[in-house]
Formats: sequence, C-alpha cells, structure tokens
Amino acid sequence: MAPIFSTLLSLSLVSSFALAAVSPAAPNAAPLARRDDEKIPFLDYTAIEEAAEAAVSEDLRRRGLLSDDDAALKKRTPGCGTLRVRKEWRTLTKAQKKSYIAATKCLQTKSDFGISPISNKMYDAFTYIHENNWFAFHATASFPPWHRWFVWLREVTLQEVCGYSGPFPYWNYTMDWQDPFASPIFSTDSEVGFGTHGTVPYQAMTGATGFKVDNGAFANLKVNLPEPHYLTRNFTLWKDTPTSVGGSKPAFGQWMGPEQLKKTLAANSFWDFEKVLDGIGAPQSLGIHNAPHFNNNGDWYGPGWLANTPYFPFASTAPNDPMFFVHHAYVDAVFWKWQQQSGKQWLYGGSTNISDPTQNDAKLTDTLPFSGFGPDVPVALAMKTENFPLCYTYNF
Ligand SMILES: *[C@@H]1O[C@H](CO)[C@@H](O)[C@H](O)[C@H]1NC(C)=O
Ligand SMILES: *[C@@H]1O[C@H](CO)[C@@H](O)[C@H](O)[C@H]1NC(C)=O
Ligand SMILES: *[C@@H]1O[C@H](CO)[C@@H](O)[C@H](O)[C@H]1NC(C)=O
Ligand SMILES: [Cu+2]
Repeated sequence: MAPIFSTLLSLSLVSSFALAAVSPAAPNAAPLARRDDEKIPFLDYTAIEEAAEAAVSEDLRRRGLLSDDDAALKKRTPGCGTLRVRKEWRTLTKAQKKSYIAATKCLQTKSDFGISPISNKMYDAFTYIHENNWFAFHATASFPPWHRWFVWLREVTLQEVCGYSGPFPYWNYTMDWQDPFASPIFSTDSEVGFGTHGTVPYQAMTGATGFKVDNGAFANLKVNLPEPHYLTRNFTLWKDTPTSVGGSKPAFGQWMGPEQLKKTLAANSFWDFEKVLDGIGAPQSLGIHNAPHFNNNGDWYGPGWLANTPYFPFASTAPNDPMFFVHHAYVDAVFWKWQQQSGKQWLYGGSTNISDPTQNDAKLTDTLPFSGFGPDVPVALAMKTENFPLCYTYNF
C-alpha cells in the first residue's frame, strides 16, 4: 500500500486515498499509547456534558421522538454571552498576529495533562488526539464536526493556557489559489510569518524527507510525534505546478479556488457536502479540504508523508504544522457558511465507515472521540458554533 502516497501526482489515486490506501485491515505499526488519564482543568466537564445531553434531546425533539416538555432539559445549558468572531489572517493587526504565533509556540512549554505519549507537552497533545482513532473522523460524516471541535479546543487552549486574547484566525486560501506559495501567510518574518521551507534537505525520520523549516516564526521548531524531529515542509509541488487546467502536470490550485468553493457550498445534503469537501468518490478532485494538505509534503501532509515509514497508516502528524489550524479554521468557515443556508443547520448523515461511503448510518447522536482531551461529545453538540460551549461565529 505504501506507493499510493508517493504517487501523489496520480490524482485518481489520491481521491481514493481514504477508501483504499488506509484500510485499517493492514496495520504496519501499533498506534501510540496514551500515558495516563488526567482531566483538562480549563474545560468545564459538567457543563459540557449537560450541554451534550441537551443537544441530544433537542435532536430527538426535532425528530418527534421526544416531547417539548422533556426537551426542557435544554434549560440546563449555559448560554454564551458574547460570541467570539473569527477573522481572516490578513485582517489581524500585526500585534495580534505576533501574539497568536507566540501563543502557539508557548504550547510547547506547557503540560499536556498526560495526553500525548513521548513528550508531555500541550503542543504534541493536539497531534496525538488527531492521530489516535483517525479512521473514525476522516472521510466520514464525522469529519466536519470533529475538526470543528478540535480547532475549538485549540482556540480555548491558546486562550486559557497561553493567554491569547485576539480573534482566532483562519486562512482563506481560496484567495491564493493561483499561487498559494506566494500567499503573505508564508512570510519569512520572524514574528508574524508562518515561513516557507528551508533550503537544506532534511531527513526527519526513515522514509520521510523534506526541508527543515528554517525561516519565519517557526524556524527550527522541534515537534515530537510520531518521533522527535524538526518541523518539515516541502512546497515544491506548489511552486512548480501550473494552477490552471490544461497543463501537462495536474492542476493543483483549482481544488482550492473560488470555483471549487462554490461547488462545495452548493451541495444539497450533508453527506454531499462532505463528499465534495473531501473529494470522496470524485476522481480528479482533491476537494477544498485536502488541497492544502496534498499540495505540499512534510508534516502538514499527514499520513501521506509517513507512507514509507513504520508509522503509516496509524499516524497523521498534520497538526505538527501550525498551518493546520488556520487551514482547518477555514474548512470550518466553509462548513459554517454551508450551514447558514435555509434548512441546513441540523442536516447530518452519510457514512461512519471510511472504507464504505455508501454505509448510510451517521447520526447526530454519534460520539466524537477526543482521547481524553475533554469529554467525548455527540455530533449534535458540534453542529452550531453559536451554541455553548463553542460560542463563536464568522461574519462573511
Ligand atoms: C474567501 O475568499 C473568497 C474569494 O476567493 C470569497 O468568496 C469568500 O467569501 C471568502 N471567505 C471567507 C470566509 O472569508
Ligand atoms: C520535495 O518534493 C519534490 C516534489 O514532490 C520531490 O521531488 C523532492 O525530492 C522533495 N525534496 C525533498 C528534499 O524531500
Ligand atoms: C466498513 O466497510 C468495509 C467495506 O465495505 C467492511 O468490510 C467493514 O466491515 C465495514 N466496517 C464496519 C465497522 O461496518
Ligand atoms: Cu484531520
């Protein structure tokens, strides 16, 4: 199975990535194990569990399975107060950008309350909970709500643990589709730039090469999963591949451009939305979500980067790259925008089985697994960003 990922240029193989290449039936290495079981002190478990119960009873009420009176459970849910508004990276002030990046780096100095194996750092806890059980929430119905909750955990952690008080940023890469590599987000500024990649080839681990990130604010950043290495990227494909249809090489940029965005927002059912977002069953399309992952190589590419290592397919190191969170905040913004259309807010459905997209069994009462980073929650609790505990919105 390993060659699947290294033949990235074959787009038809890429789009079947979720369905064939990562079959859970053929493990190469055991998943990493979690050390112990502490609670995350800044999450209110009781309030989250009450909100979860209320969200599930609301779902039952909407489906006529519970009377209005019984659904009064909802009263136990705390409200939000003010909603935080997420913003495009470019619209943050320089001070906000600097503070966001400093808070991100600060996670490397904070305890993770026992979550990640290998290190005990909060930074690595995010990579760990993303790679643990990842078959459950990639290319399945859980993908949009799981990643919404995951990015929210990051937002709350930056606030509570590292004192970030600015707006949580997203990177609207549909603005940069013609030349993503030239986007200002990859500035080499040592305080506000996410950086590009370096010039010196770097072997991060057996089978995983690229360039050590040696410019920008994350220069020489050390990350620890699946084993300690420097943050690695390889933007060669982005730099050298034509972005328009018709060239001799595949046209990568178009899968993250405005046309693809339009197509994604036009999906009728929730499962159609997820399929377009992720290029599932759509030969020749990466989808808005996969485009930034697959257009480059290194940590951000996730399991694809680890294809020739002993960690494949049990690891996705993508959250090692701080780009992951601004990228996924944008994917979440697209999900939010889709949900704003009439009748779409509570639409859900599709498959919970990465190997079978026709398995139509997903329900709002399904559980999203977070490996001890707060309670596991039902999908219903992650469907509306303006509800407790998410309490944020977008304004576009
Ligand atoms: C992102 O940019 C596109 C143009 O490429 C625009 O249509 C869209 O509204 C923007 N979305 C957000 C969330 O800013
Ligand atoms: C970077 O990616 C390109 C294109 O995929 C590949 O040919 C090259 O070998 C990679 N470089 C390193 C140092 O891994
Ligand atoms: C998922 O789908 C595959 C392929 O159809 C099937 O073999 C497997 O049993 C399914 N798994 C579950 C848990 O339903
Ligand atoms: Cu993911």
